[in-house]
Amino acid sequence: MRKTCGAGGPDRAGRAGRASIFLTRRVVPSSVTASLVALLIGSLYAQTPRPSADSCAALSKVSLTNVTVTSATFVAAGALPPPPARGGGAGPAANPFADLPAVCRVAVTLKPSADSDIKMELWLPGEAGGRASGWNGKFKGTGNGGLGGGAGVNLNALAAGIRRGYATAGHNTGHDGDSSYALEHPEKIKDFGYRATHEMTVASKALIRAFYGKPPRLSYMAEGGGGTIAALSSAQRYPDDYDAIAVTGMSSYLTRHTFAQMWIWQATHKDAASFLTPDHYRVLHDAVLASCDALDGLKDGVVGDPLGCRFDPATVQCKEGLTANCLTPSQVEAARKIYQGPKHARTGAELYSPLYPGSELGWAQLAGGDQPLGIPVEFFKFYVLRDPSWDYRVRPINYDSDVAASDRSEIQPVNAVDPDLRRFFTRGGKLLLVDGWADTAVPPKVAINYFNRVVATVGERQTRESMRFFMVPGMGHGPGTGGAENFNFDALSLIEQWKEHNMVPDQFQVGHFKDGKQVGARLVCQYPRIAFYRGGDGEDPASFECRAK
Ligand SMILES: [Ca+2]
Repeated sequence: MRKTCGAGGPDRAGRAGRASIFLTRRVVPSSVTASLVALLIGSLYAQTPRPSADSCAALSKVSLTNVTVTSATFVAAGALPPPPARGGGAGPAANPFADLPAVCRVAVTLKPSADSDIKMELWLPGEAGGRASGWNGKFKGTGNGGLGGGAGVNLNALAAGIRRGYATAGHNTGHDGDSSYALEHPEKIKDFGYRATHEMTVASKALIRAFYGKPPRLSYMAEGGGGTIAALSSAQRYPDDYDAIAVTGMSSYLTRHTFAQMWIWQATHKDAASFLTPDHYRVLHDAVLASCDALDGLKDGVVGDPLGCRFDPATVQCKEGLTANCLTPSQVEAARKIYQGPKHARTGAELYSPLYPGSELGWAQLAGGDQPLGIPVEFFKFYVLRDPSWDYRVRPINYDSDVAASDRSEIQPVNAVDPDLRRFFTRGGKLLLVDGWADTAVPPKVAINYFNRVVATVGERQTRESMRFFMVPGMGHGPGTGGAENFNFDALSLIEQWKEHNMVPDQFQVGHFKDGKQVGARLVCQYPRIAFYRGGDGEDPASFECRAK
């Protein structure tokens, strides 16, 4: 089973003009050979910068190191075929790409190592025979959910970029199918972790230059879930690749979040008595609300201050003779483990994040199934334990020796948690990091830990210049997730406003949705401040103010 996760105030004084300085720093491909070829092609097309079916087809002849253009075809508006179904099952009844404008569709194979076989696609907006109409002059790179592979390039992500005028690229993470490649192909591990995205980005910029006669003026990534490995590895390893990056539902500590996902499942499957049903989630949630909902000043069903919430599941343990609307001692123990998070079996050290009070109604995703989530099972089988026949029931996860196995250097390329963002920040890169307090797929403390480590490494001043970090109350694994009630926002718009108009997202608003309808909006404050209710309509962001705890 695969899960695809996937209004700032005016800037303060002192930064006027700085954005324009950064805008003049054109991004160039890191490969010198690729740059030279691209420059030559760029000058050729600069004489006739009229994207057309011919100039699209001409991309097939572009020569770049480690890059093979396998096809380049102009597709008329509305003529793109529907994408293959992702994650099994039938595709949508109507073609979801029927609304797309004409694009030059480029398919490419990237081979940065002898063992690499990365499939990528780049879609370039433009009218056949006409001007570069429809292109906003910018590039957007996209990542992949879960463990990649699957149905290859995520064409839905490309379509989303095209709808906003971006030249947009995506790749298949360097493999199709499951993660069995990890057993014998160390180069493909690098491709999956960080290299496919970098190679895609360099090739895309060269092809954009060849097609439009000029490079993109700005490049963006806005990724959630599994795609955050691509986004954060770009900021950390290849600071020239992107100008602004948004990360929601941070999932780039793969070697550890898989432990948390297994920990939660094992907590409710220790034995039959440990299992929690949706009724038990409700009992826990109601008790959490009773003791913690009002900590943010408003009893509205949203826990705005989870860190201030001291909740012990023992308070809902069944009194003698009662069995309804309460938990047995075994169930209390299971809930406690979930609120505590995975610990090292020998040292007791925190291995990853717990789930937080207020998130209970989403616990079924990791705790409620007959089997654990497919992602950690696949990852342990092929990456950590290197045993395709591993059975999690026969040989449960060992939170000591298996941690050592997952810390092996060969598999660290799949993580993107390096806090040294100095190169990215120094060249004007912007990073927006947003996680949900009610993320029940990839527990969210990883984002808090990462932010704190960035501050410790880069320093408060430069972090403040270049990064913003928010924890959204009630939000699940990214904008718009979390069930019938959820909170949504557009991360790409926030970083566009920030990078291009100096509108720094010191705080922002999320839409509040219930059963598919927007019922209001909420104020979100920079961690660790919380949005505190000060009176008025609870669905009006103006009724809240950001306060230090
Ligand atoms: Ca509240």
